[in-house]
Amino acid sequence: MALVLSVPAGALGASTLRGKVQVLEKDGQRAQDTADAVVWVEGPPPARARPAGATVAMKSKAFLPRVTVVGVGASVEFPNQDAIFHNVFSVSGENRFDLQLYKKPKTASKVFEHPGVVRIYCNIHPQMSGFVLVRDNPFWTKVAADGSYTIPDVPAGTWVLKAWHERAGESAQTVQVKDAGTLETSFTLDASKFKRAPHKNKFGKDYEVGEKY
Ligand SMILES: [Cu+2]
Repeated sequence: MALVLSVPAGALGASTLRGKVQVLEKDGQRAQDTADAVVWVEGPPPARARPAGATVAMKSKAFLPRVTVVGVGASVEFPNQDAIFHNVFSVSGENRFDLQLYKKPKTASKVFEHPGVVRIYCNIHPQMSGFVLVRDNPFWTKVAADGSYTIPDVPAGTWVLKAWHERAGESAQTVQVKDAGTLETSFTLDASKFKRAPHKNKFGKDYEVGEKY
């Protein structure tokens, strides 16, 4: 019996991972912001290609987009689009940084060298927060607004598939990725126990009440 395979070049020995991510809130409702959830694969060899950069704007006292994903070694640009000073910083482990004060039209950038979840804040405005997720391989995606995700061309092997949402943390499942085809994996992330807690400024101190600039 002859097998006729129609597989695009470069896709041999890989599968597409897809599924749904649900985020459950306190009242049992589904979260509206699943588009800020991220799914990634841990275990495949690191990417050889230089990762694409990204831009996180500071606008109307918010980080836009709120959640950004980049590869290790990517440069992320932080333009200030407000006419007031912001000071983006992070104290997240090896990815800690501090871009100091600047305002529109200035910008500054940070190269992220370590995989992980980087919490970003502004040292002036405690209400500003966001996330940069740094991955060491290209197998990640942000989840669509309807909760669905697709990660193509994941190499065959036994890997850990993770889903993350800022109010629910991480959830992990072991997946056995075959040489071809599609693997369906779904996640339900529990954000029901989330409590928003105040964070410290870049000096590890409480924010002063009122804005200085
Ligand atoms: Cu600010």
